[in-house]
Amino acid sequence: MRRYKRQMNLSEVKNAFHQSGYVDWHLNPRLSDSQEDHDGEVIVQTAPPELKKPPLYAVVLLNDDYTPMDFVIEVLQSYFAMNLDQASQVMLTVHYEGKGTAGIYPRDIAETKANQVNNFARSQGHPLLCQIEPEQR
Ligand code: TYC
Repeated sequence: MRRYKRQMNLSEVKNAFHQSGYVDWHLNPRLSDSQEDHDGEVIVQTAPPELKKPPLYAVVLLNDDYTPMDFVIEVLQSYFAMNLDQASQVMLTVHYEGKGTAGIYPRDIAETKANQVNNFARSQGHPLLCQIEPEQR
């Protein structure tokens, strides 16, 4: 039992987690049985993550003939943290190529952003359409 266990301090655990790229962490329940050592130290065994990384989705803007370019740029700056140059470039990609990616996120975040953009566009009387698409990786 003891020889399988290796002590990690909290910052080692945090570092290992950070490098795994996961957004949340917990100790594997099967392996996380902390035990009081005979000298009173708590031993914690960590396990490599067993879950796959969540699938990612692209938040995509579609072109239309009516939404003002300035409005699209404002949306990209407000909802996707782009500066003016980045937002202008993405807007022009959508304008000339029919669609373009505003950002890539886990599904819940992608859905929320697409809904926020569509609601905002509608509230301002513009037909701008935002949708999400599975992202390959
Ligand atoms: N095509 C629009 C125009 O000429 C601009 C536009 C760009 C609209 C991107 C939508 O997602 C869009 N005013």
